[in-house]
Amino acid sequence: MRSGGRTLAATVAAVCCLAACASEHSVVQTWPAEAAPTTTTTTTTTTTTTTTTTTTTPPEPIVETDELSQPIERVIVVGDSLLFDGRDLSGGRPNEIVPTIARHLAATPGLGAVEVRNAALPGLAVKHAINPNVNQYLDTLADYLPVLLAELVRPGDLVVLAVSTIDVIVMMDDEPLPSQELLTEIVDELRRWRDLFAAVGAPVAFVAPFGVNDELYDEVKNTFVDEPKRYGLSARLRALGDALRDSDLFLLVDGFPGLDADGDGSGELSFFVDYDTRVEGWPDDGIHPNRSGETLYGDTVGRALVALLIDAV
Ligand SMILES: [Ca+2]
Repeated sequence: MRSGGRTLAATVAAVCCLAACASEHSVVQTWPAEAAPTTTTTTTTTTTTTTTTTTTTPPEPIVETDELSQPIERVIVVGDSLLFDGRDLSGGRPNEIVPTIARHLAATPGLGAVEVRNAALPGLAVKHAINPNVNQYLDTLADYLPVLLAELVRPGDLVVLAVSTIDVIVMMDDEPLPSQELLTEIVDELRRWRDLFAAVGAPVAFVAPFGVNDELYDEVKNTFVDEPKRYGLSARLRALGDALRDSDLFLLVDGFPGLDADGDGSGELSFFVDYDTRVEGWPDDGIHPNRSGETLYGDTVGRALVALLIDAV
């Protein structure tokens, strides 16, 4: 049973990986037969969700508008557990990021009908298999690529690729920052993806990593060590974000204004507490945004997409 807001198993899993829900209660319905995981159906009692509201209004994100040469009718959102939506599954946790993005597009006169499809997958790292012992469906973007190209992405789609933070989170904890080698590998892999999608006529717009709340992350991590320490996860994410900004990748969103409202370098607690309010829910790990954080995420990406797409109409 859950105690103190989290189960030990869930806490261990949260520390080991970003694959929220992956081993317990998630599935992608469009999955090819050969890649389909064994799924255990779990009946979960859903409690009334307490939604934290925020009054933060993020300013317009930085947008480049010369990336699209034709109108886009469909947007495919690729990301990891931060965007994965399990609402169609028994016990799956809803996720409001992609629906929020879709609402922004639908509310924009002159944009026409733009379908927004959520193709996020828990644990979808860029380079690293998170934990081979966890029942991940696929471990990296490279594994997912054939599925996306064969079944989901078609010419004329815009792929919005939310860059995962898994690669810099799973590093050894005595490394304060990701190595330049790792950052180069990540950017090179993302660049390779961009070119493969471009080859089938689908441009790619990247979204920089969402931030974290260091306090919650440290709390979870320190549950298992004798000498508590500060892990400085925000600094790692900033290094990844800087590497993306310094690259030639097109960043649709290069940050989330308002996430670190007090400017101390860590995402505000209000965007991360009570991530999952189900009885057997996921612990607050400081990585996965709650409903308020999802709204911030979706609003930021949605506004950037509107600015990008309206320019191409
Ligand atoms: Ca802060």
